[in-house]
Amino acid sequence: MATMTRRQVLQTAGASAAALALGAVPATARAAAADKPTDVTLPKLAYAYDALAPHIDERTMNIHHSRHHQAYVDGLNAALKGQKELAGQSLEQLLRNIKKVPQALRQRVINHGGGHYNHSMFWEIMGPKAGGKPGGSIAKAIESAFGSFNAFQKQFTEACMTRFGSGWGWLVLAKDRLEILSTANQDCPLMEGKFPILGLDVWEHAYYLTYQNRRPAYIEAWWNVVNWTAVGQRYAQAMKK
Ligand code: MN3
Repeated sequence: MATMTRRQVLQTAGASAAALALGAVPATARAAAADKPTDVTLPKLAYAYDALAPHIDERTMNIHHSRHHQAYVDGLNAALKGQKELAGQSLEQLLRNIKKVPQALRQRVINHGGGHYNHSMFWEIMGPKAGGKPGGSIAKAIESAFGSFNAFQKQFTEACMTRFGSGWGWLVLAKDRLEILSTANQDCPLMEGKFPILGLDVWEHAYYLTYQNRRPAYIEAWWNVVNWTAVGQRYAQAMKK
């Protein structure tokens, strides 16, 4: 992506990438906010808060998006305030090159930048009228990497279940092969040079109101809202990098 212009990136990756690009605000708004070149904003959901019910309830979606994700956006903006040397980078670049972020700022960028990136991805890969099985090249890649879709689901679920405490389960593209892994807190696979294709938030805030301590029930229900078209688009985007 480094060789692409911002315009190309936006055209290629669409609106969700626009929301992830630091400073991706209209030129007029940018001029008005010239003293805040790094401002990021909360991305709008492509569906209503109640659209994923009963699998993910309306109140959970509302709180998760409007409060938890907003807090990561605010935290990232606060961390980067006045950091002009970091302002020209996309969030993806910042996370990929996290060791170049000054040490005093690094953990805040990991927590809030990772939080912003991870949640933006999460909303993108879910939707109503979703679930089922993928098709096309992502389906072939999953079969090739894990043997079958069912074997992939089992291994992904296992990664989510064995993540102790708060974190994420991931399907990532590592170089040219798919891998399953999990991370703690808001750590993003980009920090290990791996591109997130699909991720599941297993922090309790993501499921507690409906499922309480029953993480397995949440994971099982979540497969019904995975938007495989969006996942396939992320895979195609990752293969081009
Ligand atoms: Mn969350």
